[in-house]
Amino acid sequence: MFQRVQLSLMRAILLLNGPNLNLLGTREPEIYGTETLEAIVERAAAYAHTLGLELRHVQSNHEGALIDALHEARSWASGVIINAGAYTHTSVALRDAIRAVGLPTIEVHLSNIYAREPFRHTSLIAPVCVGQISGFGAESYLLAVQAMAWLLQRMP
Ligand code: CA2
Repeated sequence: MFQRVQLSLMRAILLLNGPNLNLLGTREPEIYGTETLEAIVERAAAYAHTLGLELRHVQSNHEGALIDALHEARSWASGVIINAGAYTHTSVALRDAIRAVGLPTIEVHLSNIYAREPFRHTSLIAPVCVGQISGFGAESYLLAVQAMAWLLQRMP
């Protein structure tokens, strides 16, 4: 009897969270919701798994550590989902790292950054990302996972 064995190679993606996002669920629930980062990441990882993606998570409050994580991802990741927190609006170094690493990157935000203070309306990383998802609370992360699965399916 001939048995067909299906080899499914799971692609790995990096989920990167920047400064203060470790505080999610503890303060400012009207803006950022009540779910903890841990719970969001767990949901996003479970969803990613159903789409054939392994999600690995790094959160740091330090710009250099975020850049190091991006550099390391070159050796194993097929794509990056990033909520750079406030570094979104300030970090040329992070933007340069995203461009230098060259992995398809999706920018994600819990809040709608364009409906907030003017200084949040500029994202320095948006031009080096494939796209941006902003304003859907914790669901933004799941939408980003879905977008990444769609993106990677179209890539060889
Ligand atoms: O909406 C987003 O996801 C942001 O990236 C969140 C950043 C903010 O600086 C960006 O403009 C938009 C701030 C994350 C701070 O998270 C906190 C969570 C709980 C309590 C206080 C801050």
